[in-house]
Amino acid sequence: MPNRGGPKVLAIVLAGGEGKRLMPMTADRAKPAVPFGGIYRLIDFALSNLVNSDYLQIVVLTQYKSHSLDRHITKTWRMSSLLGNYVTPVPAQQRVGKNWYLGSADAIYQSLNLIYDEKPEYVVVVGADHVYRMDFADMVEAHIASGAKASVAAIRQPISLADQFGVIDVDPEDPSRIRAFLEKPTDPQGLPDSPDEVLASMGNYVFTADALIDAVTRDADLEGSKHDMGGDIVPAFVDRGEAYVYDFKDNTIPGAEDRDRGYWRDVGTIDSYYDAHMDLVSVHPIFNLYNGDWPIHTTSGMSLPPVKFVHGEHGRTGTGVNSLISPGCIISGATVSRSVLSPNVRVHSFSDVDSSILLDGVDVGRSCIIRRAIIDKGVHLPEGTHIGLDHEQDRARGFTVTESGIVVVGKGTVITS
Ligand code: ADQ
Repeated sequence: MPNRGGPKVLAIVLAGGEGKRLMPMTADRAKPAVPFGGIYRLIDFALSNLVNSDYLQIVVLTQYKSHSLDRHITKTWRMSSLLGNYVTPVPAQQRVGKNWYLGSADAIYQSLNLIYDEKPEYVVVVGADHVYRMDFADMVEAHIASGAKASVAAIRQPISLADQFGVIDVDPEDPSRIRAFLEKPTDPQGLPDSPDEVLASMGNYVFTADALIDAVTRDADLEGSKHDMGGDIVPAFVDRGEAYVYDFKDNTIPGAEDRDRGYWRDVGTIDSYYDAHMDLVSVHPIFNLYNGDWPIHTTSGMSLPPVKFVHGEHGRTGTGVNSLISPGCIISGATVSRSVLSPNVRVHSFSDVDSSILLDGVDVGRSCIIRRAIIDKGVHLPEGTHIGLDHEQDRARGFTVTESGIVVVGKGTVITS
């Protein structure tokens, strides 16, 4: 089905990544299924952007620990198939040979039947683990206008992060054409007008469908290829002079304000995940969750009761300040500040939670103190637990403590004191 009267587009979401740098949050869930912002999963941002762009034929390629991701997609994103719309999770199926997906390009190669079935003119390929808003229809239009076979969305990033990204070098004669693409370089060159920055790939691409089919098919037999979109497929298009850059700063979405225009965060590490949450609870966040013109969709919380703040029996008022508190939470005689609480969290009397992220169903007993911590689903903190005050003690109890002092308590951790 054509989108907005435009060309026929199939969207492929790459959702098979392990997210090693987010451990222990990815110990038993794929990175795109990691909860974010109280009520969302990371994949909701990519899927919302596609749906808001009016791209409603979407396949999600999953692999690593995909159970909670599959469940979320099926529960939240099931669309009426009457109009030919769908969001379908596709696990690795060994359709070609006996291998699981060897890399993101192999994931597409092994799923070519989906492209043959849908017969799109263009394929939008996006990652599933970034927080941002983007109108992909604008990128598709630019792709068509440029005559490129492959377009790569790009954003400026600090040069110190270059080894986490594909780095783009554009042709000075024709700045929209990519003349070199280096995947995660260790000795990157800065930009001519800004030596401390590089132009980074956002891991979002538009391909002319035939060219993508051809590229992943050729790559499948290529000796030495890692079968990776950023490492192999994009460089192959660049070598043939067929890859163009799409500058994310030109992307505008309805309802955007100056401060959140161009916001894009790779929340691939504990620190960046934490910082993106602290942005949300700041008084003037850069990323505006409340832009109803470009909503971020997720599971509806309407079957959960409203948040309740209780003035406790002992005369202490339950308060939540500069915080995002999800449905089903009860804050009773306790203080929650600069924190993000997922649904069904309980915080009991005399406890104090500050600058922290508490995921679904965390239960904070009485007289606990929590500082700069991420506490995963369902963890129960017994009365008097302190987290984030003494990092030696935190490590001794098996918690992860990052260099910057963020404490992570993994899912299933049993705390005895
Ligand atoms: P990375 O994110 O490091 O860099 P990768 O680990 O391949 O690359 O992940 C890209 C996307 O593909 C993620 O959404 C991940 O979940 C998914 N993925 C990874 N392996 C997969 C597999 N076997 N099957 C299905 N999906 C898989 C990429 C680009 C860089 C770019 C950054 C931007 O390679 O060039 O700069 O994204 O963050």
